[in-house]
Amino acid sequence: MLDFFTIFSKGGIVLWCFQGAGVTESFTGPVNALIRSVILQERSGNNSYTHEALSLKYKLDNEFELIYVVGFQKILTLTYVDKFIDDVQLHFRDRYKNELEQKGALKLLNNNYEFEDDFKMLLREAEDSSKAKSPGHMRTFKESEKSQKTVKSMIETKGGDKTKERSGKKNKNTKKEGECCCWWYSKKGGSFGGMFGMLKGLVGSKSLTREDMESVLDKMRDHLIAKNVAAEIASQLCDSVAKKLEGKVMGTFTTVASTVKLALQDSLVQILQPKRRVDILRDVMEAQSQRRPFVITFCGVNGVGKSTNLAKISFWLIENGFTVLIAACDTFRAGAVEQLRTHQRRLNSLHPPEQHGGRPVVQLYEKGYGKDAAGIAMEAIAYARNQVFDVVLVDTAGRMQDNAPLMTALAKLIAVNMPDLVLFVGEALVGNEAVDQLVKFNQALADHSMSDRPRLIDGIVLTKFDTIDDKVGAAISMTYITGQPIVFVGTGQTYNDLRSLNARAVVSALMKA
Ligand SMILES: Nc1nc2c(ncn2[C@@H]2O[C@H](COP(=O)(O)OP(=O)(O)OP(=O)(O)O)[C@@H](O)[C@H]2O)c(=O)[nH]1
Ligand SMILES: [Mg+2]
Repeated sequence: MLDFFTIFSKGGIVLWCFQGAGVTESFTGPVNALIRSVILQERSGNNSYTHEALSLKYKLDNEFELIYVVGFQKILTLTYVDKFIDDVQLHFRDRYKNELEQKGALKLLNNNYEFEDDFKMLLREAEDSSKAKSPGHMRTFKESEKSQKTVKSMIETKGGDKTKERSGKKNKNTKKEGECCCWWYSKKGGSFGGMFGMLKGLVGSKSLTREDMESVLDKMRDHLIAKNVAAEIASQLCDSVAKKLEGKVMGTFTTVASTVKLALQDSLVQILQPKRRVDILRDVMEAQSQRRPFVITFCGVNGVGKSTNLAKISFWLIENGFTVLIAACDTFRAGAVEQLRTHQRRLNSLHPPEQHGGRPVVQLYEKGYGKDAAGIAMEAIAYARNQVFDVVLVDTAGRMQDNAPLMTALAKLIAVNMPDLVLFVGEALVGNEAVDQLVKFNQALADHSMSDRPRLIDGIVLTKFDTIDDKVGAAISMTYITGQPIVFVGTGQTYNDLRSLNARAVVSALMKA
């Protein structure tokens, strides 16, 4: 009754197939047509498709990335087919679960799926149950004769090869296991030439051009911008994806949209993955062994959360057993010193001196307002060295990137004191501004450095991450423009609201529609 049944992977490997009794026509053509016109175009609809005299029904198994296709003469009304595909799928999954869980084409190729007997049993059951429901035995028989005729007439209209195939296999019914007609490769013969040959036919060996990708890239660019990636960076990213993909031959079962999306996703993960590991705890211990304090300077525009996140980082360091000296080098904004003093008191009450050998774990070094910040930082570092503090955290005044005198002062503070780490603090809320801020901060540090190896921004603290929903684009803009890692993410206003960046989670939030 069925012309064929086949199970193949989305990667194009035929795992198993069955050809009905008396069917001599190859089913490669109809299956390829189904793949091209329905599956590749993601027009899933009702899971059925008609090709010449054949009806095809298919089912996708997205977990194991398999496709089940059954073909039968379209003049037949086979009421059991939908349930039958489901049954075969469940049975096949059950039986070959372990093999299917092994990923990779070669693994799939190496397995032997002897599914013939199970399949026939399921088919018999399906046919019997449909016969039981309908009394029309004779009609079924007639129709099967018709189906034979149609098959023959189809063969006669086809070209030479097919005719040869018919005469060669004239009386052959069900093909043996492993001899099945595989349209991408010859399983037993191991001929990969065949596989590639068929692949060509399948997707027309389409290599991607810029034009193919243009509309998808435009959409991706807009999508990234909507997620708060700076426009300039969204464009550069899409350009580099296009360059990476141009000329690439598309894989089987992939669409332009999914190819572009995957490539973009890879690039985003790459950008967020630090090229350089910043391991503060290890570096502090290293500095300890050299009997010197480890110095971190915080900089950024006004109100982004420098002082608050400095306090959170103090807490984290104290929890890790280190002592901290906070250098109050924002001598500019009213209340800046008092803000730090409040944090110092709170932190010491969370970790009282009596638990730490009578010594406060955190101390504030301050000289009030209006004084030279670079000088105060220098004194604080010397004080920390004398008093054996493990870490000095230097708070600086917020400044706009275009304010030349203030940028020069910051560059001087860094050039003179040579901190171990320069952290740029930026809000996750920022969009296009992120690029301008980072470019100009780095430029100022480079311009006013007295060394031929200037100290630039070493890492980023991305704050207010709790306020942006899934508009996580600033993480991309900032890492893309500096090539430096996001060392901390601020996720609220308490001392515990400090995280490290989860690159995969950020990318999945970015890709989410
Ligand atoms: N929701 C949220 N608020 C934060 C976060 N980090 C800081 N803030 C808040 O942002 C505001 C500004 O924080 P500050 O630490 O004073 O910012 P600043 O960069 O030191 O500001 P200036 O010194 O004036 O330049 C405060 O109300 C903080 O509580 C965060 O991760 N999430
Ligand atoms: Mg501040």
